[in-house]
Amino acid sequence: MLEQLTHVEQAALAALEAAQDEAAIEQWRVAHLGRSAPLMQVFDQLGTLAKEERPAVGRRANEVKKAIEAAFAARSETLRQLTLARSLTSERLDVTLPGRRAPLGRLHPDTQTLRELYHVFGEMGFQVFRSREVETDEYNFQLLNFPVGHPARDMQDTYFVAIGAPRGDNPVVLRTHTSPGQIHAMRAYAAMNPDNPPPVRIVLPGMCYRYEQVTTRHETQFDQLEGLAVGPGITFGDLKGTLADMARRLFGQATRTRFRASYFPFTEPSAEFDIECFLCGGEGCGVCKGSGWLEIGGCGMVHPVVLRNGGYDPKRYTGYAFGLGPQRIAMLKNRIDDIRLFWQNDLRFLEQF
Ligand code: FA5
Repeated sequence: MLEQLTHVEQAALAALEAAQDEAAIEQWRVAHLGRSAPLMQVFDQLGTLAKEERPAVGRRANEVKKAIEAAFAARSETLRQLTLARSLTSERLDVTLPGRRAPLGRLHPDTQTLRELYHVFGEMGFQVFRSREVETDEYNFQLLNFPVGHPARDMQDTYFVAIGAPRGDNPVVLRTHTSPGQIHAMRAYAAMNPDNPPPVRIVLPGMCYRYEQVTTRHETQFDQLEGLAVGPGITFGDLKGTLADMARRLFGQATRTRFRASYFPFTEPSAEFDIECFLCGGEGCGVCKGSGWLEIGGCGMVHPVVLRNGGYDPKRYTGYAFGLGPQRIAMLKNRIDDIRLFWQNDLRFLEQF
């Protein structure tokens, strides 16, 4: 039995020398220290030995177990070091190489323009008021003094939300402009104190939708920035001063502006607001179509009917409103010649801003 133990020890140590990687060493552990290893069988047979033989064989079996366990631990450590050394040479890392930059996003040119506009109007005391994109005909048109069947509705061809359903006289629509927000805002302000509604000075940003021919200057989806100021004694002079000041802050102090009489059912009087073409300095060029002026938006004094619909008594309050096209402003500022580029998500376009 003692001889058999010496043989077990030598065989185990020789096999351990031959194990070259982690898988081999694990196989070795199962074979030589596992439950059915030859050494374990010696331990199992101890009870069958003659009484006088048992102590010597038991002692020797324990010695062999300790020896091969120690050899196993040493070999594992050597192999671990070897594997580490191999991977350090094969996966060499040059820590002096510059890192790879993670691609960084940036603000869309339309968002940049909107933020500039918020800043300019914020400095003039305007707050941002957000209003819904899906409206009823009542808010989008009727409360803004467009009666059902009024020809001015044709200026804003409408997307109806419930296709095929009977429309009735108050269908759900995608808003064609941000002006319905005027009614929501005035009603919200008036609700604070119905007998004495507080003054309003807000800008209302948001997407608008019109079923119209797409051109370089017209999209079916575009955004507007509405402005509304209501209070006692507000005049057309306040409107002119506010928009002219906005244009100077946005395009430079020398910017000239003009107002042309126009028509909107919800303002009276109404005007289109132009700035002098800064590309040609008013001489006339391709961008301003030879006129020397660029249209920025519509504006006017809030119609008494609209004031009343918003909860403001037109005998005590007046107000002005305007609607600007931030994309048109972004086009002018950045010399973008086609509005369709805005929502195409072409990185070659977006990365320029
Ligand atoms: C209106 O939508 C009025 N609600 C503006 C207004 C508000 C007038 C308050 C008076 C008082 P208009 O349809 O002109 O007006 O649009 C205003 C601006 O929105 C335009 O000057 C233009 O900058 C932008 N806009 C209108 N239609 C489109 C379109 N299809 N694509 C891109 N921008 C557009």
